[in-house]
Amino acid sequence: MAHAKEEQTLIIMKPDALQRNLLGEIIHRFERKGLKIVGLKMMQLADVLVDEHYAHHKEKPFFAGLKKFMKASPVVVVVLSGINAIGATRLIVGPTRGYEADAGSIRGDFALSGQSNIVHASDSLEAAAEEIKRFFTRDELFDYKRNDFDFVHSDELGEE
Ligand code: FUP
Repeated sequence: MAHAKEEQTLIIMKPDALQRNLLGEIIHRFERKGLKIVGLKMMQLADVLVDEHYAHHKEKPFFAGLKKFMKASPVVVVVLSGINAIGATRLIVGPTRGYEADAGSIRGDFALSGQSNIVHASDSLEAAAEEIKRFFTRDELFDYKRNDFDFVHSDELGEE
């Protein structure tokens, strides 16, 4: 059974991550943090998925360029799970514009652009639930115990 504060979040490794051979590097960062991969697949985004996923930007002048970019090659989508996973993942990813992101974050280390910014990560519980449903079916998500869970989360488990 999931711990009270255990959350799931959606990551998209965007076409620039794939083209720049950064997939392993990015997955490695989330794994090292202690986050558990519960879903992972490659897909070519269709118009309808990009439109839905970036609906909040549909009227923006950069939307056409963003859509072209997101469809430029396959992407890799990942669902991560862990206590406080959504906020922790956003910190690892960094703010939207690569040139404003702190060194040490994925965007800070690998992006200079506001559009080609390597990864997407859900920004709230509501968004995460919606986005996971958008990209994954139930049978593509896996429930298992990561063997280091108690060491990764010892304080959250209330153990001395
Ligand atoms: P984030 O949550 O950090 O991915 O940021 P947003 O939801 O605001 O933006 C989503 C995506 O829109 C960005 F990853 C890239 C694109 N975007 C631009 O191309 N130009 C902008 O000025 C802002 C966002």
